[in-house]
Amino acid sequence: MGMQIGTTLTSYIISRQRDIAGASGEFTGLLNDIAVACKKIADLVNKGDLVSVLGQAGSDNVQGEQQIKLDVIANDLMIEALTFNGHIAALASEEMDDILTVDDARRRGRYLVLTDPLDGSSNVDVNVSVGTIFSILKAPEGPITVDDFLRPGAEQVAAGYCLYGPSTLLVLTTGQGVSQFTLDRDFGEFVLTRDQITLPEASREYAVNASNQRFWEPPVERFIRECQAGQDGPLGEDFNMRWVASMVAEVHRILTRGGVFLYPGDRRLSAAGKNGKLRLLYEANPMAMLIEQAGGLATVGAQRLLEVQPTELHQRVPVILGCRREVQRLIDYHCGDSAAA
Ligand code: P6P
Repeated sequence: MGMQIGTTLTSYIISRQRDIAGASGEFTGLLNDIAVACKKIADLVNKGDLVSVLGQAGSDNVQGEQQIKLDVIANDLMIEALTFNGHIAALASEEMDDILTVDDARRRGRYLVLTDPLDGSSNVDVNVSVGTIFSILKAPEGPITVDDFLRPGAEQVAAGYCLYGPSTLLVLTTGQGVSQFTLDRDFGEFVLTRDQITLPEASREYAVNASNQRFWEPPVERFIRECQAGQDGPLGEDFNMRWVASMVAEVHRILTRGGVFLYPGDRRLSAAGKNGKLRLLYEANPMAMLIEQAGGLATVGAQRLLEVQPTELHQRVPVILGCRREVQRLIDYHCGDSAAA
């Protein structure tokens, strides 16, 4: 920071766009629209009680979860930012039961966006980091239906998040590595601060909500027990645990210093007819793309997460992602390869 602008998000995407065959300025415009929404959400999250956006909205989302005011406001901001400039054909969101299509031909674009507008929102009331997660697909020609969103995560053309923490960070991949941009509030631009982010091969830090331990399936229960056994146990190393209860914060920590994140399916969730807690299309898939682009792995247990064929918009999946060594061990345990050293 100083007397130069640095590399802004817009200039970075334009430079990358030259490498993407057939990419038009539309993709740059779409990412700019997302960045504008994130800047406005960052402003409101930062102001919190000063603008009375905290607390319950008095409504439930499609998951039957209580919405806080900021959940609803963040979703409205994504709609406002994304449906005017002609870059998307439709939008899907955790906060909306159905997709929102852009029917005005003058405003319709070539992309589909899927978003969790404010993930971890219950944390915002206690001033802990929260984030916006987004996933981008190419839109087909013709009328958009929900089926056009039900595509494996491997088909994402871009994915990222905005983390509202001590810094406001936008982390993005367009399939050519992972880049981080820090919001410079003095002139309102996201400036490139890290490029080609890569995970270490291995880590000694795991993130899981350990209060669910009694419900875990054997492969997860075994892995966490072995981590807790430390250097005298089968893994021969001491491990550390972190749990922020805000996926964006956990994934950013892993992209920054390594680790493994687990929100596994468990017997209590299964009994409630839920295949895990986190949503496939706008939480798991974008985060899995980022982690793989940074050299890590992402699985639902025995299957690569980005290969899961979606069947419904708000479906949930088990999520295990992070450094290759730890995730591969969990995959081996799920595949019954108990010989895994
Ligand atoms: P728990 C936040 O509600 C969220 O969707 C993720 O951001 C986070 O990782 C997880 O749920 C926290 O779940 O059961 O620990 O509250």
